[in-house]
Amino acid sequence: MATGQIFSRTTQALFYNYKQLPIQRMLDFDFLCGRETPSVAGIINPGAEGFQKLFFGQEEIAIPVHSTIEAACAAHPTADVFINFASFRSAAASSKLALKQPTIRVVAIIAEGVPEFDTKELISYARSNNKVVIGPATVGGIQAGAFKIGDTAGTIDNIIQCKLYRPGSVGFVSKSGGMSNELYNTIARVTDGIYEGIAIGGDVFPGSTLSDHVLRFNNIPQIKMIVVLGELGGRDEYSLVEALKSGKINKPVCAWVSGTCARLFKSEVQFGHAVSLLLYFPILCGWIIFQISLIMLNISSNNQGAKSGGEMESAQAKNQALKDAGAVVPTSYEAFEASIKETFAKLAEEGKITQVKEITPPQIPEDLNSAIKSGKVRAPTHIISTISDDRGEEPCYAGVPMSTIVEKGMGIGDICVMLCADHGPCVSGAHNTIVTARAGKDLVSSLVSGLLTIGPRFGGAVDDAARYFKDAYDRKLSPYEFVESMKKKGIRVPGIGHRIKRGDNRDKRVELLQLFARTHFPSTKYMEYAVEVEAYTLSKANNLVMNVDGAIGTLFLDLLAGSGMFTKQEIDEIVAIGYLNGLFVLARSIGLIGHTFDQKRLKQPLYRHPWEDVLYTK
Ligand code: Q5B
Repeated sequence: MATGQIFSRTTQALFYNYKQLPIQRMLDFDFLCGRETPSVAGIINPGAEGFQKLFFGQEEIAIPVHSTIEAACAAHPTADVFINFASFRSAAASSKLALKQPTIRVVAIIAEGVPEFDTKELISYARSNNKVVIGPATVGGIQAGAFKIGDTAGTIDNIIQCKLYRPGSVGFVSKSGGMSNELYNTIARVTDGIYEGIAIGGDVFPGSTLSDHVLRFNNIPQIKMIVVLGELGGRDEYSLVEALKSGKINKPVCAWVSGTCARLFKSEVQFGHAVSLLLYFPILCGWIIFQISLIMLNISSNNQGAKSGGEMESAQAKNQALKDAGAVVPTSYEAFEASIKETFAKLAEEGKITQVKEITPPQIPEDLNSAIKSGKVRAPTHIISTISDDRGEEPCYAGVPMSTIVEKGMGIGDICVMLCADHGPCVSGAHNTIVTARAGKDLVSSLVSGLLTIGPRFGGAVDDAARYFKDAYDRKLSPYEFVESMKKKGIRVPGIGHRIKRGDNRDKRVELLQLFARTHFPSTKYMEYAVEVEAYTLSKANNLVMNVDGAIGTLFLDLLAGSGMFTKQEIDEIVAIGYLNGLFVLARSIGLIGHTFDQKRLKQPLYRHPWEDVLYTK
């Protein structure tokens, strides 16, 4: 690997899997550094295309979304860093594909638990093609004042405190991502700051090693000293020892290998990265059984390693070896800060440090929602509504909570109609009705304009939910098989997902319907299957809750099957014809009529969408 810089102020990345927060943090960092172009050129979201709106300072920008890696690379040929936020299940395949693209030079793999066999293959491909892999199991890295990968260095406050918005003179490489935040702080306190920091990740086989980066830092003229934070276990630090001994590194290196306390424990203790793997244990089991022979081989070689190499892999042995090779190694982690400080002061005395030009970074504008919450700003509203409110935990009609309707002991059909009659003025159908009513149109036009919005995404997914859940249940597909087969076909699971409801803020209507069915239905097998599917989809993303369409669809399957009044053929026919969307249409007509009259009663003027709510872009 060696050679020098891998990032600059113009570096742009492709971001794999849409993760709003880390992308926004990258863009906030760009703004802080005064970059002219955003560091994320495109997002790859398998199966999806379009744009994602994010902030670049005060402005909103639309970042293109591509459905494949190839399409993203073709659209952004100058974006040469690939930031892979795929899960450990798919990280290796997507990283391999990215490395094969001629435009991609650096791949950062965030996922933990990528199989070692796959990582080794990636390393070998990257090495023979002059490409750089950072990770797996990494937060990434940062070039101060230039480019940052994902969540590296944490919050904007921390980045400002560590002065990472402008370059200093220190190259830093660490195994641990968490500890690197700590060291960014330390280095900012006792030197002129970081030039570049990389967390290589805690896996046994990192895509690039501590010494790979130290050797690279040695070639970067702006870097005057190097700080290394190793960990007990593994032998990565010894390649650094060799590099120091052979004289390949001529800049001062301050190093510490953490884990010296391991000797205080009588039995073997797992630290840091090793522990987090335990969280994935149940999922890893399948893979482990599948690769049992490989693991047996590893176990036997590890056992041999434990006899001859256990001591070598201790923090004490590695610290001693680094010291003997010429690194500045303190006596404890507490003394690390002082040794970095002394090393930097010596360089300054020798006139080797060019004074950093201090700048005041711009302030990142606060998000409207948090500013409103903290009472710092007030914003005018654009719609008045008096009939329903869907903001709280439980939707209300004219102040009456929905659960009181169910408590009145009605039948399931009535309950569905009551629960689905309205869900506030902000849902797409009600919004259209309100806009139409405010344009002065009559009741029927306003109602129809709202009804015409009902479809596969909004309210019209009841039949498809019944269809797909029935088919999957009848074919005995596990939730995993069902959801993944839908993903392969590029179809969103109907009845799953909501714009505002979340795993930790379920849709009360769904809960009420489920409670009713469990109390009154002879069987709830389809509904319980949908609950299992929801548990799986929630493990993928917090917005993938069962929605009211999914609850009604599966609940009616149970009703049809459990009542004994319908043959299997009749049930199939009901589902095929699409009776069940009719329930939502019937119910929501009530709410839409309500919104029409509400606007007319309130004498609301013609609606015009506010300019500041539109992203005008080319
Ligand atoms: N993702 C409802 O999407 C919504 C996924 C999924 C797998 C899914 C979406 C969806 C199926 C249709 C459905 C009925 C469009 C909804 C209703 C009545 C209402 C309305 C109200 C009322 C919401 C973010 C990520 C992406 C997607 C993935 C989303 N849904 N994956 N199966 N079903 N559902 N409709 O929030 O990896 O980032 O690409 O189409 O059941 O209409 O109250 O408002 O009473 O009026 O816009 O309740 O779920 O999310 O599009 O940003 O997706 O989740 O692929 O993954 P959102 P997106 P990734 S009830």
